[in-house]
Amino acid sequence: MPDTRTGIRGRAIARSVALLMALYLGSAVPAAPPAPADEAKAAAKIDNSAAALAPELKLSPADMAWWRDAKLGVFVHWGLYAIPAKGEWYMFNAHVPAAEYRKLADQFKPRHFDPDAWARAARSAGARYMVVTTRHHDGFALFDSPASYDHFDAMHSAAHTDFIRGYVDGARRQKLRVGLYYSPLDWRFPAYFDVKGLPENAAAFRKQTYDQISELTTRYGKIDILWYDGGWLAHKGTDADAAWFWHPEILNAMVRRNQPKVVINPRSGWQGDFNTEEGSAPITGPIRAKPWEKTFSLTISGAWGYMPDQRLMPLDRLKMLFVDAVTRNGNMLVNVGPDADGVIPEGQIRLLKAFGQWTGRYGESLFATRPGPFQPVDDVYGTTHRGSSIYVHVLRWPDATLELPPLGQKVLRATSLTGGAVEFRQTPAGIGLRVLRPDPVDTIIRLDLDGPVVTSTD
Ligand code: H79
Repeated sequence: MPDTRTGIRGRAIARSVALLMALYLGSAVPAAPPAPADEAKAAAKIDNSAAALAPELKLSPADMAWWRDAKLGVFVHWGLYAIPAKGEWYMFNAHVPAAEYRKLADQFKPRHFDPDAWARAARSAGARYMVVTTRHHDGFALFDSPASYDHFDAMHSAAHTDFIRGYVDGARRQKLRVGLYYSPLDWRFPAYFDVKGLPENAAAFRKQTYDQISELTTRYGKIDILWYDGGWLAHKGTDADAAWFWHPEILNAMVRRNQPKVVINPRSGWQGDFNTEEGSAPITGPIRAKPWEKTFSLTISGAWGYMPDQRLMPLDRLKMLFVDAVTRNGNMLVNVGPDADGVIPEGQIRLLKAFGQWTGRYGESLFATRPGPFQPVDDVYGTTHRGSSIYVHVLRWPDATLELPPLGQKVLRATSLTGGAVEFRQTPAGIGLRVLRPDPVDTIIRLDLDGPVVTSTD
């Protein structure tokens, strides 16, 4: 039988890995190594789309259309780590042995778990979907999981409640699409650190992932999104590098049998239906061919799980990231971390609501659009379109008149959604736009054409 604790050897490896991580981040070794910064994580996560295995598992463009229309989701990181309140990497960072860590389950009895309140918070932002952590790298399953190694699940916590059942039902009641996050890796297994040296433990480790993914995709009705994370091994490499161990094409073939239309991210090591970009670093570059999703936490502490430090990302920055994502064929998944009682901190609720006032007011330029027809110019502008309208989102005016490239279709009218009159001229050389009253964050100008917008990026 596999050892239930990480073990001395595992802890020694964990310590040297923490040291390597600190070196990798270019910093001195702190007393309690923090989780890597979002930017470092994003950089460490190489785009997996090169892993071309099993293209037949990909959804058709028609089956991806709802996800591309949806644009905005709310992510929820919640688990035992909300109790120590040092972030979801607490077990690993503080070198807590599995036998010690599991005692947190005896204290896990949230007093205010209200999935409808979570879903209403998501709706208030204008989100169309949610994704909730069913099981993070610590191995604790928030659901009823007979397949959990050593019964480390919500039914064996003080709460004796299947929180994922509650979440799925609550999200559906609030008319949100349902996403499940699942991490194949589990720090409790020594084989995670030495997969080739501990074949028996490795087999149990892999079996747990297959069995839990089976549980999640057969017992909760229709699942809209499956969001994997942590498919790598031994704290090295990428998710795709570990495909020889997880066989993600087999895992996801099972998923497709159970949930033919579920939208899958690439972090099982299989290329997935969309790409994931983690962290709140600026979004730059041209419109991306494969649908993708920017994800980050609303708090700036670096953690995704609950922490007392509730300093938040400024609202304007949130708006700009959303514009930068949508104008480049991306969605955005913003994370909240409920506390140990299940309550999303008040500041995060307020920020979602304030963001929702803006996404609601200007929704026609964002939701159910497609990017283009013009390539975005970093920090300056980007475009979306729908029907016969182009929406120009201007984040910064380099000059009083913004010069857009030429367009082979006729612009009939230019209207500012953010207020003030617009002057425009269209010549074979391009389109010039000028507004009397630019918005301090995002001036949105609608160009109405004489026919449906023609692009090659839809
Ligand atoms: O759940 C949140 C984070 O806890 C989780 N993803 C979001 C959604 C996350 N876990 N790990 N990471 C993000 C990135 C970790 C990267 C590193 Fe490594 C781990 C850097 C060094 C060790 C894996 C192994 C990537 C490079 C080497």
